[in-house]
Amino acid sequence: MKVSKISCVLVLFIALNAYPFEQNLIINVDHRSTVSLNGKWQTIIDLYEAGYYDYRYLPSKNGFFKNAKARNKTELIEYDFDKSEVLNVPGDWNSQREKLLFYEGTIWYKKSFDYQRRPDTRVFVYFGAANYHSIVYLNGQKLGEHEGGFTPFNFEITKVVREKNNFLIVKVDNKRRRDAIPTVNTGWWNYGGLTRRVKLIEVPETFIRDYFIQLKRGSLKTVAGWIQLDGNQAEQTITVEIPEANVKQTFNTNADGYVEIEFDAELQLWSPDNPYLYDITIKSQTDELHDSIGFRSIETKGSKILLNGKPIFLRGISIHEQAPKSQARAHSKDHAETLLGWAKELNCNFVRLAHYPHNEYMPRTADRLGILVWSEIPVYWTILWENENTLKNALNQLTEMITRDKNRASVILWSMANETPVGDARNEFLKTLAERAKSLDPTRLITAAMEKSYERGNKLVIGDPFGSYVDVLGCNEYIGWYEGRPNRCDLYTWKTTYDKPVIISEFGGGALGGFHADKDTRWSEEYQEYLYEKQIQMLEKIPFLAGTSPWILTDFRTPRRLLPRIQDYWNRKGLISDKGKKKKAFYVMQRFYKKLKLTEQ
Ligand code: GCB
Repeated sequence: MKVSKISCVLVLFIALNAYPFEQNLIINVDHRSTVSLNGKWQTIIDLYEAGYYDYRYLPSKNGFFKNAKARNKTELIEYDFDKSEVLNVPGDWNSQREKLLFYEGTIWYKKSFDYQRRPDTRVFVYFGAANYHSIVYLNGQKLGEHEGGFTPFNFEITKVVREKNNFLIVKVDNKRRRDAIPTVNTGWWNYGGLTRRVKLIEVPETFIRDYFIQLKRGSLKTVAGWIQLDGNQAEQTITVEIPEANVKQTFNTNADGYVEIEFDAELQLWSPDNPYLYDITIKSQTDELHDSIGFRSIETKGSKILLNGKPIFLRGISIHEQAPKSQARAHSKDHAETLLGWAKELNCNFVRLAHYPHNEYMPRTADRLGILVWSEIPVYWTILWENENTLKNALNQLTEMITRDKNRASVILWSMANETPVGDARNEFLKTLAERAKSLDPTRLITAAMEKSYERGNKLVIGDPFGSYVDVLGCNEYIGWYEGRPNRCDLYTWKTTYDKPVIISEFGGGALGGFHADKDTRWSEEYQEYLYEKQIQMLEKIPFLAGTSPWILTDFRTPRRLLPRIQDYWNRKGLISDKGKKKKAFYVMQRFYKKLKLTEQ
C-alpha cells in the first residue's frame, strides 16, 4: 500500500482537527414532525476499529464504506451488517448482551429506512445522546461527528436522504480518554451505545430552530428571551401567543433570523405547589411550534434561595440515570415517571440530576410534577485542566445542556463540576464554564458540588475559591461513612467564607437492601438508617443551609465497587435497592422532609 507523505500529514491534520463543536441543535423535538428510528439496529462489535483505521492506523474518510460501491462477489469485504446481531435503540449495549457488560470500544450501528420527504422541507437526523464519541454516515456519506455522551446532536440530511433503501451507520465509541469529559476515572458505569432515542425531524425550509422564553431575571411579569430561525428566509414576522394569558406579541427577525423578545404578562407562577404550564405557540411565516412552558423566578439573597421572591428550602435527592429495577441506563418517559415519582414519595421538591445531563424526559416530567432540578455536566474529579480541547469539549457539553433545557421552569441550577481539586488551572477552567453559562442563560443560578476543608476546633469550612463565582455553594461530605462512624456528626460545626446559600449536595452511606443487623454493622440497613439520623441532627444546625440532596435515590452500577456479595459492581448508597425496595433510611429522610414541608406551610 502506497501513501504519500503529504497525504499522510493531511489526513493526520484533518483527524486532529476533526472535533467540530457545531451549535445547530434543534430544540423541542417532541412538538415537531418526526419519524422514529428507534427499535432494532444491526450492529458490529469492532474492538480494533478495523472498519475505521487502515493497517497503518490511518483513519479512512468513509469508514466501512470505502468499499461500499464496489460491493460484488469478488470484492474482499470483511463485514456484513445483514448477518450481524441486533441491539435495541435507545439502550446501552452493556445491559443487552452478557459479553458486552464490560465492553469499552467501538460498535457500529446500522439502520435501513425508506423516506418520503414532503416538498419544501428539510430533514435532520437527531440523536438524544450517544455515549461517547460518534461518527455518523448516511448512504455512505459522512454527516459529522459528536463528542460527549449525554447531550443531543443533529445533522441535516436533506440532500442525502432518498426515497428507498437509506442506510444510516453510526460508529459509537465509549473508550475512556484521559483528556475527555468525563475523564478515565468516574464513579458510574460507562454505558455505551445509542443510549437515547434517534429520530428524523422534518421541518419547513426556514424553521424555528431555537428559542428562549422565560421570565426576565428578577421579574415576576416580564417575559424575555429570543427566537432563532434557521433557513434562507431569515427576515420574518413572528408571533408569540399564550392564549390563557391573553398574550399575542409580534416581532421581526433580523438578517440572521434572530430576534430578541420582551413583553409583560399576568401569569400564574410555576412552583412545586402549583406546577402550572402554559401552552405557548410560536408562529413564523413559514413555521409553527408549540411548547408547554412554566414561568417562575429564581434568585438568592444572602444564604437564602428565593423562588418567586419567597425563600424555599430544597428538599432534594441525588439521582443517577440508572433505570429503576434494572441493570440498564434509563432513557424513557416511564423511567422518568418512576424515578421522580419516588422522589415525590420522599417528599422532595428538588432533585440533583448527577453527574451529567439526563435524558429530556427528566426535566420535562419534573416540569409537570413540580420538582426543581439541578442539572450538571460531567466535569468530574480530575479533568485535564490545561488542555484546550478538553475545555472546548466541556464548553460544548455545557452549551448543549443549556440549549436543550433552558425553557424548563423546573431547572433552576446549572452545575459546572463535581468534586474537582482546587488549583489555579482548575479554577480558571471552571470560571470559563461559569461565564459561558451566565452568558447563555442569565436567568438561572450557577453552582458546583465542592468539598469542605477543616479548621481547628472541629470546624468544617466551605471556602473553595470557585465559591466566589457560583450563586449557590454545593458541598459533598461523607461524615459517618468515609469519615468515621455516624456519631462523628455530633462533633462538627459548619462555616462558610461566602454569604451564599449552601446545598449539602451529597451525604450518605452504603447498605445492602434486605441485610439487617445492628446500627454499628456496616452495610446493614440499620447502619445507613442511623447515619441518616445523625446527619440530619448535624444538618439542622447549619444556619446557612438552603437544601440537601443526599446520595442517592437508588443503587446504581459502577465498576469502582468491588466488594463481593455486597457491592458486586453496584454502589449501595441508594435509599432504594436495585430491586426497587425501599431501605430503612428512605423513611428517615421521608419523615425529615415531611417535617420541613409542614413547617413551610
Ligand atoms: C462522591 C461522588 C459520587 C460517588 C459518591 C460515593 O463523592 O460525587 O459520584 O458515587 O461519592 O458513593 O462515594
